[in-house]
Amino acid sequence: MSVNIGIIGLAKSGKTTVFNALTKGMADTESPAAHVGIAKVPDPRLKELAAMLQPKRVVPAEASYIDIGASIKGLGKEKGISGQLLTQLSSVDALINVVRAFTDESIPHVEGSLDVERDIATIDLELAFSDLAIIERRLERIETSLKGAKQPERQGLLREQERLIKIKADLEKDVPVREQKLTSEEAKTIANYQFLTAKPLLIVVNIGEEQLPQAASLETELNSHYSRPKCRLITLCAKLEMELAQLNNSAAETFRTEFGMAESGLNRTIKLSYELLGLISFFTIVSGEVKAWSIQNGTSAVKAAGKIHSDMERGFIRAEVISYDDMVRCGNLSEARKKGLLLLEGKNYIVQDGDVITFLFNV
Ligand SMILES: Nc1nc2c(ncn2[C@@H]2O[C@H](COP(=O)(O)OP(=O)(O)OP(=O)(O)O)[C@@H](O)[C@H]2O)c(=O)[nH]1
Ligand SMILES: [Mg+2]
Repeated sequence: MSVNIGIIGLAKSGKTTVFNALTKGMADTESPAAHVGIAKVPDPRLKELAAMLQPKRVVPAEASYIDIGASIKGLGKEKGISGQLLTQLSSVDALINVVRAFTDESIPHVEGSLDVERDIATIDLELAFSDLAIIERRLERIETSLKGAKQPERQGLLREQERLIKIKADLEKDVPVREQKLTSEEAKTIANYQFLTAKPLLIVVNIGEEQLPQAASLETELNSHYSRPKCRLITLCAKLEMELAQLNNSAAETFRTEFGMAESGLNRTIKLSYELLGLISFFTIVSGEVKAWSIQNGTSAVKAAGKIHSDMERGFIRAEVISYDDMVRCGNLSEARKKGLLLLEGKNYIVQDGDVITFLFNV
């Protein structure tokens, strides 16, 4: 199971272009249809391990991106976003809002003018409307159920009602669920609703080529307004990134140097969506394969094993763990073993970012 990230935004903001860049895809930017694709999560450590160990195969972690296609503008206000679109949006782990900052006379802006902050607010509002509509419907249903409810069901309903009213009040004050202070128990109940404003949000400001020299300063400036919990903002020239994504790595690198683009904007986008989701990576080196896996920060060794195969979780004996840095110093696992740097860890060991792990298990 990999992570799913939904790409939304106003019409003609560059959603499909961003999608193509992320997934090295060739989806038609002219069609407003939805697209699904996989991006390989860039990780320099995986490259380093591969260079060192010369495995037969190198397998990066993957993230799945969905280009929602439709613009969600205007859908929220009446009855909230609904149907298949809501199902699609509800199922993602995080959202990317592509906001147009590029100028192109031949592609009219849906709002008639360029205004990044206005467009960010528009989408935030649509998402909030959608959540409010879900809350309204649920509150109505609770009212009805309360009429005939006996204890302890009644108590549960009243508690849920109280929570929803609190969330609704905050939403109406423009505080998205992701910024609301909820106890861990509240957060757990709330998770069932899959509120759209609860999802981590990455704002991708889609700039034109001619704005590249100002990309960093624009990003800093906008970030000073958007440093909010579980929300990040990045500038990206989607059109250029999409073109570069079609080139081989070395040609793309040469290009980037010429344009003075320090790090691939694409890699930064994927990495940021990872950080937003609280994901970390661990590596396995098994039968000629070096593989990266992504897990939630704070995952135990036995659950990490389950990520690879359910048998490994069920029959978990222990994990042999070495940190990435120690691994690089040793050059290979047998050297690490000799030096006593392979540590034996039990089920409850909390996997650290960059750990190289060999799981021992019984089937
Ligand atoms: N000049 C310029 N054009 C861009 C840039 N990004 C996207 N475009 C163009 O803008 C148009 C719309 O881009 P799309 O990626 O299709 O936008 P979208 O949000 O998917 O559009 P819809 O799905 O129709 O709502 C296309 O013609 C793109 O080539 C950019 O950074 N610079
Ligand atoms: Mg599109």
